[in-house]
Amino acid sequence: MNVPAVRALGGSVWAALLLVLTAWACSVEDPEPGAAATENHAESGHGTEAEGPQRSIEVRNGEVVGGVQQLEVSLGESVTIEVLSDEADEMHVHGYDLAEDLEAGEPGAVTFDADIPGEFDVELEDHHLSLIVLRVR
Ligand SMILES: [Cu+2]
Repeated sequence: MNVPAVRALGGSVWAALLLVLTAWACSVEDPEPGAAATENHAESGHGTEAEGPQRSIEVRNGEVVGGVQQLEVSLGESVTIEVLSDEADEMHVHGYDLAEDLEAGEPGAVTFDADIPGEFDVELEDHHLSLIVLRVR
């Protein structure tokens, strides 16, 4: 590849490749209907609101039911994370620095645009308990 424009875009090409590989790996390991369906939500042709990735977490006796979860989303997607805890606490999305108070036994949720790339912990703040490892790419 010696077209100057391609060389200038070298970094992006690799990033795109990585994305493709990641998407492939993701679809093999963890098929998630929401992830692929939101691919073209930038199009505003139809009136229905695109639903981004969602994840519900339950915490009981200081532990995440089913263990810490991995959530991979595409940059710019609208992500919803819902947490149900048997004790009052606070959900904290690191990196985005979003916090949501949780009442015992009542689900609380945050919805946000994943516009910061990287890997972030979603934590039950007072328990210092990791709920989700969120990867935005
Ligand atoms: Cu925190």
